Amino acid sequence: MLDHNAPLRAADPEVAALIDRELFRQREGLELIASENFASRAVIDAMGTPLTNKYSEGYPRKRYYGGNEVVDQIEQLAIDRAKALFAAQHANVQPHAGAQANFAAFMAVAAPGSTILAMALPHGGHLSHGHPVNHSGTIWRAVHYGVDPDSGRIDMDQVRELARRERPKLIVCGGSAYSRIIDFPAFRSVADEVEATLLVDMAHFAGLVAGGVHPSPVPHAQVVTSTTHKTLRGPRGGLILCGDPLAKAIDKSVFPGTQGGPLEHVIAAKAVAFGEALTPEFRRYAGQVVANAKRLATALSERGLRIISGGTDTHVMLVDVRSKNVTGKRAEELLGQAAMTVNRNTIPNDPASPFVTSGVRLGTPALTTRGMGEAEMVQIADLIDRALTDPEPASLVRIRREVEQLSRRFPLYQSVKKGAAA
Ligand code: DSN
Repeated sequence: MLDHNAPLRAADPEVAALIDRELFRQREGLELIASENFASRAVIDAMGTPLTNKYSEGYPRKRYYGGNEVVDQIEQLAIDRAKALFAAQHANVQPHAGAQANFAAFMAVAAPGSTILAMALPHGGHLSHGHPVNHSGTIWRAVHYGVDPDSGRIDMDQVRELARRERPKLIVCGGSAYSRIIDFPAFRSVADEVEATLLVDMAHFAGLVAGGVHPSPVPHAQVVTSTTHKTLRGPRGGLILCGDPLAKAIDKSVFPGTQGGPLEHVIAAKAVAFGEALTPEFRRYAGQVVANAKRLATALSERGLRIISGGTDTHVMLVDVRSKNVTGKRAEELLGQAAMTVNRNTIPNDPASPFVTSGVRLGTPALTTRGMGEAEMVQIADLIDRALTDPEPASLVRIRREVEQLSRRFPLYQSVKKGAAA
């Protein structure tokens, strides 16, 4: 009989067991995917609540459903904390994810059919920035800039030249595999020159901005989009910040323009995460993420792996694995067998296909959340190097054991006995 009050473990042991297995996987391995992190127990608790039951289309005090007295306070808290965290005039906390935040923001400032200028995906941009397989590439006429082949850094001369020639309505910077600090004032000066709106997608480095270890795009861009689950370490979700002049257009574009009912259980978790990010501990965390990334990049270079652009200013690095005679795909598989999770990634001007690639993307947000420091980064560089240099099955088993031992020294979710509520 269906028991509406039974906890998950009793109600659906099959799903509960799978969640347990995923918790075990996260605990026992090394999470090196640059866009992933471990949200706090408090953030996860906020998501698993009856707030999921509520319809609240609209915004605080302007809803299309009754019963939103409490939800209004929750969403307003999330908005106020986001504004305080990023010193922004306006925040919309409703986007379900980063791609939705980008779509709503693009629609607010660039009419369909107009030109947008953004970073190319194979150079570190993002699918939702006008890639042909994404609807943003068909709704808008997308023109892309890339990185300089020698320096691996954004070529601002190329950006200015393309902007002058193409006269975009919107210029986008920020992406998913670019490791250097972007020159926001330079982008704004190009945007002003051609009368375009500047949008910075800070999804990857938002936590570093929040932690005060990365320049903020907020004073320079008319619109800033983000996710909340990467370096920011909140629940999986999106966020848009803007100045007062665009506030109404952004809100209308999110709802009713592109989304229906907001996910208020996730918005509550965003409020918790923003609260965490306002603490001195989070500032220390953000600083350690960057210190760890720099140490990992140096240690990998010392082991013969080329880091695109020669290093990193942030949490992420792009590693050319060809010196180890493997493709990005093979490297991802080998490291996976050794319980180190990474994603293969194209490198600028990659001769291999996007499915195979010549690189892997690594990041330190999740390892740093576990409490790992620079000494562990050197150890991890060594484990990566060994897995790629000597990929014999017996050797990979030995490396996996060492990975598990290292992981156990930095316990994850200690207060959670099993993945699903008992
Ligand atoms: N999937 C995200 C990343 O890994 O960077 C971007 O959407």
